[in-house]
Amino acid sequence: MDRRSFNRRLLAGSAVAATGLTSLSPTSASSANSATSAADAPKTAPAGGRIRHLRLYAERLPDGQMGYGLEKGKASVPGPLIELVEGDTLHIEFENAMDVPVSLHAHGVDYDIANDGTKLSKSHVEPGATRTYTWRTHTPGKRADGTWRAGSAGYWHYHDHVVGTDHGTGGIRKGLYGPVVVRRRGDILPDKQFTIVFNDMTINNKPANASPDFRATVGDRVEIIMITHGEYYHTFHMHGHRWADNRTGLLDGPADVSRVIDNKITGPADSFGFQIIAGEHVGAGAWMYHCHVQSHSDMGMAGLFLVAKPDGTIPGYEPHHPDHPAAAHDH
Ligand SMILES: [Cu+2]
Repeated sequence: MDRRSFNRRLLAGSAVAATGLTSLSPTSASSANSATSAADAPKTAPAGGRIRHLRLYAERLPDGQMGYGLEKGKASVPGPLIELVEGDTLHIEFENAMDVPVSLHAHGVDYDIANDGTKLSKSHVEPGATRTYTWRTHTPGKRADGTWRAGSAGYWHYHDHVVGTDHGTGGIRKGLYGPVVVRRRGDILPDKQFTIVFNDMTINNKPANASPDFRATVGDRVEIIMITHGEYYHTFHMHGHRWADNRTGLLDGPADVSRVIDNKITGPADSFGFQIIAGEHVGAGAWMYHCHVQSHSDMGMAGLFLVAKPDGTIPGYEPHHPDHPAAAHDH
């Protein structure tokens, strides 16, 4: 889903979101590269510090899975992307539309114990009930003792911690998880965002023969948010594209010594993200992404990053991938 459609969805779900994600749209342009004209410079995140509100639901899906959604009847797996800028506070009015207790537990952001989203802290939600979870974020800085305090910025995630067991094992298995991105002021904003979750032996809880494909056009600045859940370790690999193994997945400049990679080991509850320019140096194509544990990719942990030319065509690609059952029926 691209940023615009995501913002539309979020706005539809929350009256106060107008003070939220829309203002995440770019205000300042990077001037780091003097060879880049202001018009060409990528958009960057504004300063944080806003108080934002969101409604979120947990519900059963028709196929037996469970999901989080911004509107009733519209839950998805993964759940909706929640974006913040360091300094923002988010109040999430969370309704349990299921027949079993559920919760919302986040990684990476600040919350007090009453917002932990566990049974242990009695911060779960009974069937039919609603509660507000509050997440806060902070900028980096110096502590009084002179040591450095990390900011909240990063690629994080949220998930249930209650369904099935006190660790949410059943809820996570059925799809109760989603991405969180916390940006730092000045971080470069993407054109398109995709969330890829390795959950047990699935990608985004899809059947093995129907892993999700993602579409972009050559030159798009694409952000991948990669999360792992479940029982196994995996390696996330993308064909034709590389990223920096650091907070943003981008290099700061020629002096940035971050390792550049195209394959990363990832285990349960890990998350990372990065931005790539679709087709940069390699062109349009049906670029595979997959788990590189051989038996895992053999068992279907593979999908396509479909990078189209500006005219919409994808060289060599015939849309017979099982992710598109309508096309499959044509054969
Ligand atoms: Cu794997």
